[in-house]
Amino acid sequence: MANSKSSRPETVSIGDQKVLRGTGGELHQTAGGDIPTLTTQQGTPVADDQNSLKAGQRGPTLIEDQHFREKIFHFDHERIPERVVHARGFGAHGYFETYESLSDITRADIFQRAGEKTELFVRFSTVAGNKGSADLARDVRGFAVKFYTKEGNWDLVGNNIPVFFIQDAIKFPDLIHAAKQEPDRGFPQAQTAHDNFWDFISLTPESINMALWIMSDRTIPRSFRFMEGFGVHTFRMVNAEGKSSFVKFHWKPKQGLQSVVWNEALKLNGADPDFHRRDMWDAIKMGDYPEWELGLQVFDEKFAEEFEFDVLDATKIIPEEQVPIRIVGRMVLDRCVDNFFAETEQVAFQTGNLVPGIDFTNDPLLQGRNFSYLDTQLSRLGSTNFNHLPINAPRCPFHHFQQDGHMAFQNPKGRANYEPNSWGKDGGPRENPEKGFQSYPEELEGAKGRHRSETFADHYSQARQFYLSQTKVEQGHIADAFVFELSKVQTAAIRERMVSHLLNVDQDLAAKVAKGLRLKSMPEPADAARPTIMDLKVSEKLSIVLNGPDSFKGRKLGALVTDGVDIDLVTALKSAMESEGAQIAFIAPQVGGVEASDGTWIEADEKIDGGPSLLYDAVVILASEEGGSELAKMPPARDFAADAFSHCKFIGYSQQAQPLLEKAGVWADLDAGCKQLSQTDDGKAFVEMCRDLRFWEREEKLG
Ligand code: HDE
Repeated sequence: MANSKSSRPETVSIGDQKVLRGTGGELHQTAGGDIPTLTTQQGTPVADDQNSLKAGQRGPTLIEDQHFREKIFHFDHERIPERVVHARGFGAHGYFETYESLSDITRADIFQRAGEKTELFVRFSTVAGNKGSADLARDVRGFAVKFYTKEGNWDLVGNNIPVFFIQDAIKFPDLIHAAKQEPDRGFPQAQTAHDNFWDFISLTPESINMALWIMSDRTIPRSFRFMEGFGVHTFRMVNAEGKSSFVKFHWKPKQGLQSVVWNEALKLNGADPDFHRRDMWDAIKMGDYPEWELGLQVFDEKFAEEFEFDVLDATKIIPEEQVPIRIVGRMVLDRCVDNFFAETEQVAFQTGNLVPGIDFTNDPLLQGRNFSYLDTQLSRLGSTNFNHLPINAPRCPFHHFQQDGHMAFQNPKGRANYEPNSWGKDGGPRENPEKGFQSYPEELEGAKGRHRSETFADHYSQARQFYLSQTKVEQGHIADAFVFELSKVQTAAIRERMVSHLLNVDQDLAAKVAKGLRLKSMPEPADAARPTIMDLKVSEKLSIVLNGPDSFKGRKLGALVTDGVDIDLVTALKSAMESEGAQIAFIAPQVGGVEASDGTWIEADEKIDGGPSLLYDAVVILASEEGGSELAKMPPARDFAADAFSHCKFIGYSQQAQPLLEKAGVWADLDAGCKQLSQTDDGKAFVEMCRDLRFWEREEKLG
């Protein structure tokens, strides 16, 4: 069962002093016991791993030092090419639990039996940045799931945004070239705020819907745990009778949706470039297992024909109000990897990995992906045998006659390595028309040509629908994001061209962006193949703020404390947080910790410089008289308070923190999102406030 409590003891005694600790932190410990002898790769015991073999005390190293040569040789070749996109990722193991049989719509084995659990591996990622880039880049997040089903591996290689930039895979290299660092200068890294990206987007009207999504807070999630996932394309499901239904896949986080604000993201990239991966690692190690429910939008040909847009066009969604989501199971991530390289780096996803009962549609993006994902593994993993790696191998029995190649260690046994053969049972596997994967026998005809269907032509209507479905706060964030990104674009004509597209989306949005960029005059609206449909219904499900959680569970409170802090308040707050399923981390002027009012020692999780308020969902500042004045003199403590305030976080404070809050410039503006904590009951009341996650009313006043 998920449990957010650390396995660290609540309080421990050291000497005759009581010690109080936060709930966060690294819990992993290496095993003790007998230490095995170090060997070479050949298993030869090594006597000395400190000194290479030399001729004389100060002489040259000898080439016969096999251990040294093997060690350096292997080290020299440790790197493999990173993924051409989605290079920076973080993986975890878990399982999928089927809620009910879906035999009415699919014969896929994984969906036949209620309560059945299937092992899976997930890799979350950013798209544009290199492997070493920062987690909080404004970027789409990859959400790739490999289900190890009893009838083969099924890879659902999705994103955290349900639409995509382009309609035809042939444009993917152009899109990615434009998004990544510019080829002459090699920067900027992991950001779309540059000329090439917006040049391409502004010349590619089909990307405008996606442009609205990526300028929303969806691209700066609070962590992987708080974002949705989408299969994006329309897929097919086929039941045992051969009946086909269309389906779109959705992952809904049980933790609720949550994002950070842009200024916070910018600073987080410096404060903790590993913010998202650390969050996931800590949550799983603490037993607070993240969960998502799998939902299906199932529809038929008739709906597809009547729908305003083409269901094969991956730049469009089908609003949940039009096709409700059927929740069919849940995914629980309950195990971190043992080794990052072996698992997260070497995992190879492939959209073509489908199982009987699930099938493709003719979405031209999906069709192109089916080629790319197989092909790319050869560059990256270096051999056609990447499926022999444990993370990629199916967990069900498999039998085929594919053999040899670099690094083969699973060649078929026996004499037969071809089919058909006449060697009877020992001649190996045979095809099985009944069990085997059958492509849906869709009738197809048409003239060969490089087509783009007329039904893909509307590029603005859903962008407008998305924008209008946001709360005022979120609309403001979208406009600000456009202004920020386009302010980094040096070519004025590109900035204007983007505004000319926004005029087809929403006049107010275009006006805000034009004002933010200080355009001298408003450009003409871009030519549109079709006029925008102005009255598409808004969809509340598209907002993050409207789909947040109703608790502070899984979140983290940062408590800045000083010597002499009121111990009753601290313990009350800690227990209120823990009963909510949230964590508390202590931040102090020195990493050793502080001595509370009754002599209890509070161990710090962070020294103030390393524990800015950015790292926490809400903060409290609890000081003694003297401590409050000391904090006021510390610039990082002033930033702690000022940032928490401007990022609209809930702030709890003791009266003694007033000097700090004054120096941080927020004392005079304290609002209903700030609560003075004086009695122990206040701890609980503060936790209840925090359930709203952010005090958005403040943002308007901040201007
Ligand atoms: Fe990918 N994409 N993609 N993509 N994609 C890759 O495959 C590609 C697209 C997505 O954690 C690559 O193994 C093309 C849409 C994820 O390992 C590559 C097109 C969606 C991941 C590739 C798309 C995605 C990738 C690079 C246009 C959301 C990371 C490394 C048709 C539905 C998987 C690799 C992981 C990775 C190609 C568009 C999601 C080059 C040609 C749409 C989550 O094959």
